[in-house]
Amino acid sequence: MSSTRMPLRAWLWSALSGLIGGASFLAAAELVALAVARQASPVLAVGSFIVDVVPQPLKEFAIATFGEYDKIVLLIGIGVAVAVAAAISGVLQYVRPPLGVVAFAIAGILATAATVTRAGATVLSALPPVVGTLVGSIVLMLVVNRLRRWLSPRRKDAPDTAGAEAKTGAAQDVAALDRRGFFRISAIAGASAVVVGVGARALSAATSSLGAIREELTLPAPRTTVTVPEGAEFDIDGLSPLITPNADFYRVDTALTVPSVDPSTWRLVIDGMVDERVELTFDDLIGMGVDEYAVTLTCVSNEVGGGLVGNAVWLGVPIRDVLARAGVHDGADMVLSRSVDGYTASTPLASLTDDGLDAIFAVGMNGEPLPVEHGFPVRMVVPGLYGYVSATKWVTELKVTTFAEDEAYWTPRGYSAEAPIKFSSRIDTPRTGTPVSAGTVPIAGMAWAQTVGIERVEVSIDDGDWQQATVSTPINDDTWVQWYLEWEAEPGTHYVAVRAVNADGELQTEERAPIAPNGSSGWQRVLVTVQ
Ligand SMILES: Nc1nc2c(c(=O)[nH]1)N[C@H]1C(S)=C(S)[C@@H](COP(=O)(O)O)O[C@H]1N2
Ligand SMILES: [Mo]
Repeated sequence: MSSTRMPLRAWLWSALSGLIGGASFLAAAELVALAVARQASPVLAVGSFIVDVVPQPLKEFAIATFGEYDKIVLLIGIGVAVAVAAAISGVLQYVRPPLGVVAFAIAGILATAATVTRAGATVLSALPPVVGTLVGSIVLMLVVNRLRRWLSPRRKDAPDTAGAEAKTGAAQDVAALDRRGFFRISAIAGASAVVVGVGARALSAATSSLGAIREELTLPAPRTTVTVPEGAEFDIDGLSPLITPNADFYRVDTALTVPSVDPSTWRLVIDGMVDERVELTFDDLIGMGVDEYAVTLTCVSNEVGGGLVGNAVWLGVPIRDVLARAGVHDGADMVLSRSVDGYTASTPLASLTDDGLDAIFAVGMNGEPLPVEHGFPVRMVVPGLYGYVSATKWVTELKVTTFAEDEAYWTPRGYSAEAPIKFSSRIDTPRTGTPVSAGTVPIAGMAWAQTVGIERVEVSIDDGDWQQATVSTPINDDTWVQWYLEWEAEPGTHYVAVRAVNADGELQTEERAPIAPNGSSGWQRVLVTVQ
């Protein structure tokens, strides 16, 4: 076969055979995953593996380009790559058997490596990719064998090289039969793969009853509540609300599929450098008594003027109370918190034990149980530290340790082990690209300096003098404030810049810094068109 040129239809149909084999591989794996090991879906495991290994700049590019859709884009990318690889395997199996099956076996080994190394993997996690490889390989062999019988009949009475008119009627009948045989097996295998694969995935998603469990969960009433003081919120078009609704709250994490954690089986373990290992159930935790805390969360990936910052009223239990039960040893200086999905964060021990700082295990967010994507049933919230070193979602373990001994997820990936939030200010309105009419225009935005508070906010127009903006009454020093300045805007283009001074009297730094390794800095400046 190698000496003669392969006809186009052989390329096409062998590639299709590969796609059918690949679809059967994934469908069988999804079905087995549904039955025995929900988290061991090869596609998701490979996706999660990619999330962990892609270089940081690429991850930032993905977040910057696709925003909240970064994970969907990744899944589509994996889908396209898998389809191309499967098609190539089909051609290989046709041209040089059993190379296609060998390619499937290699894919199977890689997928197994991905599923068994995920956090929470068991021996059963190997089953979906292994069964998938077997089923996919068998289907690939069957379909390609049919194709070969159709396209290159090895019969005495039907010489391959002869013209169509030279073929006997009987040979044509046989060829038509072989052709039909190929399409029948392709259609059956392809359709079953789609039905089984899509069905298994949909069933897996639908029968995860977590949504219902969360709906039915009633949290105890807070012993103390947050009061929003008079003058805490201005009514200005385009200005962010003081308290960010859950649906609008930014989301940043490495989880390709949101972890499903049932509060009735959730456990929190405190171990490491402690007198006594402590294990708490969800009821144990909320039984310690819950209070409300208003805290503004900020992501280290937030650019100057960006939206990866949000403010919520959290319901929770102080972490120091839980640590006290375990009895922390002298010499420890860090707490490594771990999520059910294997994510870890390194938080300075002092930030969790300090009586003056409300570091909490949060179970509620703005009057409801934590949304699943924000860490249901329990996450950490620590005022004044970037999320990646403190705000572990789906938290399940705290290991009391030292910075010398342990490192967290982001530490070997280009981010500092310790990262207090750099205080900052942001212009929400007016915006670059949205012209405003001449006259009185409110310039307004947010400013935050968690644990310290904002003393004042200043605005400069066209590099003129810094004018003092009106600042809202803060809820507390851990939350952001709103600010505004009335501007008599004249037609033309103008630069508007903002900077804050914190309650320690420090001026927000003008020096620009990128988000890595420990957060952006600089003054935001927007170009405003006045008509
Ligand atoms: N389990 C887990 N927790 C996590 C992360 C993560 O990737 N996995 N990301 C952290 C980061 S970088 C931030 S900024 C906050 C974001 O919390 P949010 O998604 O509720 O806004 O969660 C933190 N907690
Ligand atoms: Mo973050």
